[in-house]
Amino acid sequence: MSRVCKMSKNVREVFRLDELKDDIRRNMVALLGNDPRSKRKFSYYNALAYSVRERLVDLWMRTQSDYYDSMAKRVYYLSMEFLPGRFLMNYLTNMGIVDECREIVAELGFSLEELEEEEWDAGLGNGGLGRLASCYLDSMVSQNIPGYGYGILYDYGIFYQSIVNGNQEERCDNWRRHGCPWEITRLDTLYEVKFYGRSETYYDSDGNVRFRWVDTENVMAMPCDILIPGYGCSHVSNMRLWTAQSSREFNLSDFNRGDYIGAMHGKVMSENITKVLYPNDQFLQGMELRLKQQYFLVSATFQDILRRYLKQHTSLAALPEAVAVQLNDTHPAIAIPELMRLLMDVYGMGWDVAWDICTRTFAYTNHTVLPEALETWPVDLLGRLLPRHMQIIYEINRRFLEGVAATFPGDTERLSRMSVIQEEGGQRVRMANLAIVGSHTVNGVAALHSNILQTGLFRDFHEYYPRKIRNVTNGVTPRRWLMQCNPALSRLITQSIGPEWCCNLEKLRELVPLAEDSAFRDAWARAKLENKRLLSRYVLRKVQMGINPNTLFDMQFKRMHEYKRQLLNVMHVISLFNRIKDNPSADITPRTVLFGGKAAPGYYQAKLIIRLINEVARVVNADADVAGRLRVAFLPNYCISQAEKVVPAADLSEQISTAGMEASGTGNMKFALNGALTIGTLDGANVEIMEEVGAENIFIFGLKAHEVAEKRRSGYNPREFYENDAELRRVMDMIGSGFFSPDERGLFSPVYDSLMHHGDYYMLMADYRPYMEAQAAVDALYLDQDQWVRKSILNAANMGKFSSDRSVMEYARGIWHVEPLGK
Ligand code: CJB
Repeated sequence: MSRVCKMSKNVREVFRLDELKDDIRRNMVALLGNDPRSKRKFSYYNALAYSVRERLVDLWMRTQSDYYDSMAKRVYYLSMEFLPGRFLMNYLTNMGIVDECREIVAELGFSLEELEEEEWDAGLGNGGLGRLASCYLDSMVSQNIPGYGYGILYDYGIFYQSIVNGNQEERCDNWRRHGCPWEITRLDTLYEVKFYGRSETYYDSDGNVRFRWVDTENVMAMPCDILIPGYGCSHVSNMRLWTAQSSREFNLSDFNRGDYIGAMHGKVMSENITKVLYPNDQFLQGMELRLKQQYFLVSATFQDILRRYLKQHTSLAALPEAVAVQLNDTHPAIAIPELMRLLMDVYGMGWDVAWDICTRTFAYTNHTVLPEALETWPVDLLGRLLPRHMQIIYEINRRFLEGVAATFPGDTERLSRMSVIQEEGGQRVRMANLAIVGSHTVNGVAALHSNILQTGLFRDFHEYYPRKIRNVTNGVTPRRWLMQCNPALSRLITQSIGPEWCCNLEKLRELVPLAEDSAFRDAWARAKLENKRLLSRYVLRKVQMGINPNTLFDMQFKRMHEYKRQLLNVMHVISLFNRIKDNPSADITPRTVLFGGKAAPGYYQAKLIIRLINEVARVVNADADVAGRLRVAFLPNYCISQAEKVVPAADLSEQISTAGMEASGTGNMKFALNGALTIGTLDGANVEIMEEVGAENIFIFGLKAHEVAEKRRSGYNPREFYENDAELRRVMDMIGSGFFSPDERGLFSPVYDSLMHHGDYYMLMADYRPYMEAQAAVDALYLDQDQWVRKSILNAANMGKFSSDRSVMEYARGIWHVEPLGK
């Protein structure tokens, strides 16, 4: 039985499945220049990819004419990061042809899975923020919302992580080394992007003062489209990724002077703009090249947006009725002064009209409250790179502060807090303030997070604009994150409640009564075990370690960050180790604890925690007393395709950030959707997950966000926990004294010191005991498999809210003011 809702007949005709095999062979020869008899997997993967892609181009063109003919309002999702992962299975899933394709590929002598493994992930993002953007593209097009993603085609995506002697090492991710069959490069479309130069004043023919940006250095932006098929393919959209090309006249004077190498140097430097993704998650590095990347994305995108708009309109006055622009964090916020510049300097509008258009066009999503992630750019740097924008930002700020001063007379402190320009420590532009002022709506990504924005980080703005800051809780696409990654469970769900769940995730509620059906529970447990077996094979391949699928699979996969508290998880592991060593015959629930996640290359403490995990794993896994009860592994290079293997196999999902610090989390949703039980703090979307699944079906522990804030205010003493808890003391002393690093006793002192001597900012010591107790409850429940499976079903069954289809519709109705196009 097919696992997907079947699409309409005419779409199936478009796919010409009867011709697919011949097309694969044809593409092997015509496009790839390979002999079909060669049986190279990589060639077959490519030939299949081209044959699949060509079936969508027609539908894509049809979709674009639909949008055009209906003069639909378009949504532009601007993001410095997208994290699509692999495309092949996603295309097949959304086209509804996985099973048919598997048969065809088998006739050619391959399994679909082995061809899938030939594809390199498109890792054009760091983590949650980029993956969210990709989930939203899938949901937009699946629901016929006319939307496009705009981003950057980095030559090198997020680095490839290897673990060498327990340490993270980074290798460059040359993901298109062997080409990328999904790209459609538009060699004939080029936009000029300007940098540097100066802003010049002149008088127009009516005697008005005008500005123009002159003496610039120019770089060309070339688009590359990747098609995004909606589920069922009634619509196909695209993300448009920009790549930098030197302008043809670049350094022409150098060439003319005979300075060939000098001229070539300039050319190469300008093409560097899109070379590499900055690998920092939630940390601003403040490099000029990064700001260049941001403006490069924005400038090229707006030329494209206005070109498309002006094909159907004669005046820009109606732009906000035809265009909604969503800023994915502040990374593309330079779009606000850019649109002002275009409207005023290029299209001749006055300030007030331009500002009104601008503020009705933009909306901004905030994804974090971490201070080190909030973008500020030195005025000197921004003013040198983008002199006209700096002028406009000053004027935006002047007018804005005038308004604030009128509402709050005499409150100069408020003015300095709200100013777009930060004065202390050298002038800097606060991009979040700019984004709030220039947008009609600002949203946080989970209820708790949005509340923290309103009452904490953006409190002044909330008082000034009481309706601007709102919430849209994140979501994940059920196509990739259940249907595609978990065929065993999807099949069972479809057999039990029909196929509609994949486009209407609330339907999963129909599984609730089935949690009481023992035959269904058995089938559910079998699907989970099958996934755990598959993962075990993968772990064996990747790290040459056998793990037992009959143990509790306890997973923490996410970026390495102190606030996410992988260290707290390690402390639990060490405690379990000690308990087993103290009492080797004790009856304990056997666990396999798996970690995965990349640390920013310059994030010393996060890298040290990776090392600690690996050293603890070395000790634990080698110990005969522990064998069969506790096993620990760190899987290198966590990425989307790895997540697709890990998520379906999890029993327990670790979501243990310090309350108030994780904006939402989306891994939490993916795991629960696939039947994992969550152990977590009341942070981010965990709060809403608990509301949905019921407090009795989730393991919640630890300080709440307001308690963390209160402790920070009133003084927090981590030593108190150390002194009063012998088990914790023992764990800390083992880390601090070099138990896990006998050849280098002081190796983990910085980890010890951060908790014991540097204030334990993330409050692991306070949450240790409650976490241990919650873990004990996990152990106890796992021994009662019947109850565990019942709760596993209830978790998945109640995840309807966390479909990105729901999130996107909230944006569409409440922020973008667009309706789905009729099919
Ligand atoms: N997030 O991945 C990032 N990068 C950032 O720079 C800031 C935030 C994450 O965004 C996700 C999507 O909204 C959130 O679920 C997650 O909590 C947040 O850390």
